[in-house]
Amino acid sequence: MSASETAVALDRAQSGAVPVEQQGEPQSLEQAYALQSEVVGLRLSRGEQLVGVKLGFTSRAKMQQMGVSEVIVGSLTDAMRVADGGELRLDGLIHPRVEPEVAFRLSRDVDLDDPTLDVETCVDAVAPALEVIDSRYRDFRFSLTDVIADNTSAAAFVVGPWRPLTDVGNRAVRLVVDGSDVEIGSTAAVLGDPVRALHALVGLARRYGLPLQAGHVVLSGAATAAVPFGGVVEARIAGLGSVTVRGTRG
Ligand code: OOG
Ligand code: MG
Repeated sequence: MSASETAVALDRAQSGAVPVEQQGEPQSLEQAYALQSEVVGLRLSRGEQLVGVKLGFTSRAKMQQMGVSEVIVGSLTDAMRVADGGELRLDGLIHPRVEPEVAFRLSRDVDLDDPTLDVETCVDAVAPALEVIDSRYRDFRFSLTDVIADNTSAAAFVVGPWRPLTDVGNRAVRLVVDGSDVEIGSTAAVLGDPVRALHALVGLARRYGLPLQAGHVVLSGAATAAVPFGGVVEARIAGLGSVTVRGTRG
């Protein structure tokens, strides 16, 4: 398959909620991100707007769960956004999972060409968030370059109430499904402090040409392993509050 054919196959897998086979051919990171840009480009050509970026594999829990150990980045569009307390239909998804994250908001465009850039000065707010991931690959299995091409499994995201940027380095995190704790952890699982995800983001955005613009959301990566998505799912982060989404059928 040519790169463009692979991009179309991944796009169809997403829109039709039918999985595809892993690519099986070794790729460079540059090729994988070029493919991701084609996949995201297909969504943008249908009128979707970029609203942010997401980091992946910033915690050991996620690296161990998926067998991938390199920080990756993908794009978020407006079509992926679900309001806090809102619903997300399961029948449009393949095998969705959900994970608790810390979200940051960019208050101004990030000048990636500025060598003295301090990305923290471009962030004004922080919030608890949930990410729904849905690998387009069969059995939710992939190599590092497969998952990069698949826009890092991004499917949907929900952001809770924003509050002015504050230290979020070591906060208790609970992932609650239908009233029961299913994962417990700490924001410290995310590179020691989720703020470090912002610095990792700058390196990746420079290398792979991702724009970081005022108003964009940055998901810093899951603090715990992901769990199957369904029912009423809530992430509670100490001092930041909570965010909720409900998975519905039919
Ligand atoms: C890839 C996305 C990883 C995270 O927060 O670590 C990710 C996957 O697990 O399918 O979003
Ligand atoms: Mg995630």
